[in-house]
Amino acid sequence: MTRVIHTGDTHIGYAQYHSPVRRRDFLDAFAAVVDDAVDGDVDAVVHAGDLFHDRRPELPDLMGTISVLRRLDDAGIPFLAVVGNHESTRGGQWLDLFERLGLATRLGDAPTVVGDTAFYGLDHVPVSRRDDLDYAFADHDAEYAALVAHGLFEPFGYADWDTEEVLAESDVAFDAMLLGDNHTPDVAEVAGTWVTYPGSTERASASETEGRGYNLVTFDADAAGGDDRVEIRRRALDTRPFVFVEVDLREGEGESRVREQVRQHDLDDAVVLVDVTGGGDPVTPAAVEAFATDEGALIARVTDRREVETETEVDVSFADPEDAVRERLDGMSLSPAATDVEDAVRSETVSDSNVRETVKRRVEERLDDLDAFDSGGEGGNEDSASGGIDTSDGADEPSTDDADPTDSTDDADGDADADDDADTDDSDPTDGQVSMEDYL
Ligand SMILES: [Mn+2]
Repeated sequence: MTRVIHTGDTHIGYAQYHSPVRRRDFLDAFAAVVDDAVDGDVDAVVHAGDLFHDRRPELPDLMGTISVLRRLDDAGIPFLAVVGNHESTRGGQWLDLFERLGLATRLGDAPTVVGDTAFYGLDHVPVSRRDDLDYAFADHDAEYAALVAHGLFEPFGYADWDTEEVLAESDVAFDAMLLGDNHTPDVAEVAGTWVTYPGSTERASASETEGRGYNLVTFDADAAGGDDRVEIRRRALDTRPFVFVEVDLREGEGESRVREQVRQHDLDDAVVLVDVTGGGDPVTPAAVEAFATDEGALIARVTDRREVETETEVDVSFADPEDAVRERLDGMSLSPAATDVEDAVRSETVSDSNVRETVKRRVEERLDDLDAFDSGGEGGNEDSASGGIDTSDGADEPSTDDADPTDSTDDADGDADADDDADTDDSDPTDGQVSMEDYL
């Protein structure tokens, strides 16, 4: 019998909503999984990729991660892992460093046997390079076998990887595929093999509404009450509370109605996400957000989804949309910093994969002069406050489950170049929205 914790999509280093507290939450969730592993004396922790949120984790994230891995190592529990799309670097991987330190095993096409189960790994591979894969895995003489992989596999949402084909082409008969990438936990049986996602360990986007957790997987002749070789159980994690408030405003209702609805929830230390729909009067998101944090929320974000009727007619000549954009920008009184950011996002000389880095650098250069963040005149505040800095991190905004194909145009090259995946998904300049599909 072999009993392992299967986790993934930890996204350590993600300062969601630009919050250092949220950044810490992602590391804490990893620590909580490892605590459970030690307390439950499992045979291994299997990590299916995206341990880090991006390919350049900062030193505190790396040191925190090493401390957690050391705790696991001290308990004699191996950490077996693959590389996800968010953390993939050119050349060596962070996982290789941990392996060199004796704190991790990078799974690959040769078996790593723990107990009586052989574990194999398949890092994230972009769609464009999957035809080259031969799924050749070295033989094993263990009782059970599992493939740990990072990607969007059938039969789950947003899938682009054919699970049946992988299983059919593999030299090894797998009892289970332990997966990462899709942040929604699920389990299914494909051609006699159990296929499962544990989901992310902290909510990495607002579409991850259900509770977070991980899998406890047992390989045993009598698993699942004696009728299978594999048993997959879900364990819940105690994570940052998220409060989702939907306010459908009617005629004559406005901000006080929104506050009233927000107040009815337990806001203590929570991330509070308010969606305003319907009709009613104008609502100032910043005022509601301040109200929620005054009432105890850690972070609050208001998204007004109502159609805003523009009184002025917008005159866009499609002969030169760039001109129209420039003209509109002139009228927005953007701050110098916001103008810098806008330029980086829209400029054709900054490639999509460099937008994040360029924006970060330009904002950092402006930090010595905070006046540069003030907009030039009235009417521009909204744009500089939400557009100036937030666009560098689109995952902040609540996202909708239905993937809007126009949302993903900026990321179209993401799959063609794995190294760009992690960064390009943050670069939507238009509204900061990110769909689940983009996010993954
Ligand atoms: Mn992920």
